This record gives sequence, C-alpha cells and structure tokens, in this order.
Amino acid sequence: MNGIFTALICSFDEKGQVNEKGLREIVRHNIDVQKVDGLYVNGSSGENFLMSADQKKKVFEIVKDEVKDEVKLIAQVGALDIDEAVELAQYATNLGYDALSAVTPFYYRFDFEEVKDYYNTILENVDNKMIIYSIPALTGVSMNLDQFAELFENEKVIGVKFTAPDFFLLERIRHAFPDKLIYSGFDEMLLSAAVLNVDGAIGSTFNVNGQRAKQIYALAKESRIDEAREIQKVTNDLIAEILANGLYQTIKEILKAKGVDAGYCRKPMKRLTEDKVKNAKAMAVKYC
Ligand code: NGF
Repeated sequence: MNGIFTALICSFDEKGQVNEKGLREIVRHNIDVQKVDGLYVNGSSGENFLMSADQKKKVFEIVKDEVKDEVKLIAQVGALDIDEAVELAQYATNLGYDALSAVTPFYYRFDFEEVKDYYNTILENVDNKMIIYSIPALTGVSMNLDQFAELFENEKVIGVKFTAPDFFLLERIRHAFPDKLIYSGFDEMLLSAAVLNVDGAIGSTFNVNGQRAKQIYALAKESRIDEAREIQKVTNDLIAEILANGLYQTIKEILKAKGVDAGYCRKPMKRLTEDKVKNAKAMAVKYC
C-alpha cells in the first residue's frame, strides 16, 4: 500500500450524471500514462460530497471493474449519514477494495469521542482496514497526537491521509507510529513530507502530474534532495496555475486536452470561462 495514489477525479456529463466511458478513460490514463501505484476513489477530488449514495456505488463499481488488480484501490466512504458510510464500506469491501478511508465527520463540530465512535462503528460492521482522512482546512476537525494514538488503538485503523501543513505533528506521528501508514495529502508539499519518511501520498494533481510525483517521492527516498527539489519546483509552478484557475475543473480540462473524456464537475461547482479553458490547455502543453 506504499507509494503514489491518485485522488481520482470523476467524469460527469452535462447533467451531472457519472460518465462511465470517461471515468474508465481517467482510470486508464492514471495507470497507463501517470503510472501511479494506486487510486483513492470518491474523495474530495471525486466530488464525493456532491454525489448521491447510488452514484458513489456506481463509481466504486466502474473503477474496480476497470482496474481489476492492476493497482491498489482505496475507497473513501466517509459520510455524515453513518448508515450510508457503513453501507458504502460494505459495498466497497465486497467489490474487493484493498482498504477503506473515511473523512472525519464534519459540520456539527463533533467532539473527539464522537469522531472515534464514528470510525469504530464503521469498522465493527466491515471486514476491512481503515485509513483516517484528516483534512482540517475543509472539515474544521483537528486532532492532536494523543487523539491519533487513540484512533490507532483499533488495529483495523492502519494509517492516516494527512492533509495539513503541520510538519511538527506529521513528524511526531511518524516517530510515534512507525508501523502505521502515513500518506501526505498536499501535493505541493510532497517533498517535505517524503523527507519525513511518509509511506506515500494521495493527491488530486497526480491525475495530470503523477509521473513527477513518483520521481519526487523516489528521489527523496534515495536522499537525492536537490534533484527532487527541482521537480517539486516545476510541480508547484503547475499547481499554482491550477489553483489560480479552478482546481478540479482545470484538472479535467488538462485531461481533455490530452484526449481523456474527463467531462464536467457537478453543480454547484461552476464551469470554467473560455479564457480559463484556454489557460488549462496551455498548461497541458507546457507541463503534461
Ligand atoms: O483537493 C484537496 C482539498 N486536497 C487534495 C487531496 O489532499 C485530497 C490535494 O491533492 C483529495 O484529493 C481527495 O480526497 O480526493 C490538493 O488538491 C492539492 O494538493 C492542491 O492543493 O484540499
């Protein structure tokens, strides 16, 4: 389960329905062109929180059918409706997903006991492993070292997708839990996280920049930091342009420029203006 995992984007048609052909093409592009080690399915980048439970199941099914056993698959099943989270966890497990992940429950400012109960409830109902999805900037849920330690007490909790710019906490978790899997969640900080000896990374921009991410990660593991820094610099030039232009929409437009039917985002995410589509096409030529 180590290495570079793409946080898979999903192709939707003009009406916001899952575009199966496009989704399969995105999966193939990630495996055949970006050559990533695995896919993280139905995360933020997959527009998970904009989809119905049936759409999420459809995505899990199509992706597994396309991938078979070519790369590792992590299913993000977190949902505010805990029954839905359990149902999705069981569904993805039955399909053969290698591990589950669930975002910390958000919106109602749950206390830590409630967060812990959420993970334990999912895991009591499914025979699979769990990677905590911690992304405080979007959920408002920050956990300290002791709280991660409590979650890790459940042996089925095998790691964390750590999407925060807190390298002090990251180092403390690494030091305290050498046997848990830590995935870096911010692509623009991959090198810094890799130097702290994370086990891999999960990111949206790997859909279009996976090859560079793999190089950064491999070079860091070999302590070839100057070379890795050069590639992180080009990567961050691209990420800065993507973020300024509209994150998921731009990734989709870059993929379209490469011949992948990446479709549109679901509402309320907006369409890119013509100028921004042009910017994305220029990024495809310059970087991808
Ligand atoms: O898209 C976000 C929101 N974060 C992703 C990743 O951490 C989570 C990150 O790759 C994710 O993609 C998922 O759950 O599907 C950023 O997009 C990237 O570093 C650019 O900032 O923060």
